[in-house]
Amino acid sequence: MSGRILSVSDAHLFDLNAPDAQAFLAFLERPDTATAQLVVLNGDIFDFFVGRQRVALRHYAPVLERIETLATRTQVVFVQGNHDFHLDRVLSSNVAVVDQFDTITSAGLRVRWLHGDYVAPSRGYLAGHRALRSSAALWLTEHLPAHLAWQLALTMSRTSRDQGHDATPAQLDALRPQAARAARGSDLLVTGHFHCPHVAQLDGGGTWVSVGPWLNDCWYLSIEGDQWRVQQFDESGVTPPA
Ligand SMILES: [Mn+2]
Repeated sequence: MSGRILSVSDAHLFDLNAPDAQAFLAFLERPDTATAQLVVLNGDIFDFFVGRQRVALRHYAPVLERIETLATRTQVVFVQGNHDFHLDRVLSSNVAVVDQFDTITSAGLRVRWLHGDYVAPSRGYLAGHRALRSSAALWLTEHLPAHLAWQLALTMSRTSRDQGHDATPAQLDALRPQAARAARGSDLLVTGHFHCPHVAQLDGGGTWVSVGPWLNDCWYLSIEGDQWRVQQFDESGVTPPA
């Protein structure tokens, strides 16, 4: 086992035959991933997956199988996103399902993962978030007739892909004070959510790395000791950033 930590977010898996989805399945299966010390799936891995919905369970079965297989070989943590939550009801106890994850690398680097939607949420967003995560909403999503649940999934998926609200580096720089609060006590704050690969130094000494999305671009983060870098995956190996 290497001391390497790998982290991926925002695959927004929907069509599992899409090239980026196929690459994600390959990423979960490759020996380099299985021999990592820790794999963090940092939210929005699935484009729409809330609780034990029958249609989603069936649709995403190949992904769930590979995550579970990986979790028998190394530590896998799923940090929930705003498109996939209540996944403790879906994944086995081999996968830690959390909203925030902290670890310290072999070199003493304190790393914190957040999906990112909580870094600078509006009050309306928080209210919506609470409502979506409520037990009533969970009951509804799990008990909707299958075709309605899938229709909802399709609509949400289309909306999230069409709105194109990817952040810009300038917008992320403007969020540095909030990120510094979120990062407090850690050396490296890792988020997804913004769909914008970007690194920012934070007041207080930490570094914020916004990892780009796996969706379309196959971005991922690799950490070893006190070294880390954001890379793009291709199935023949690793393409370092230009
Ligand atoms: Mn998100």
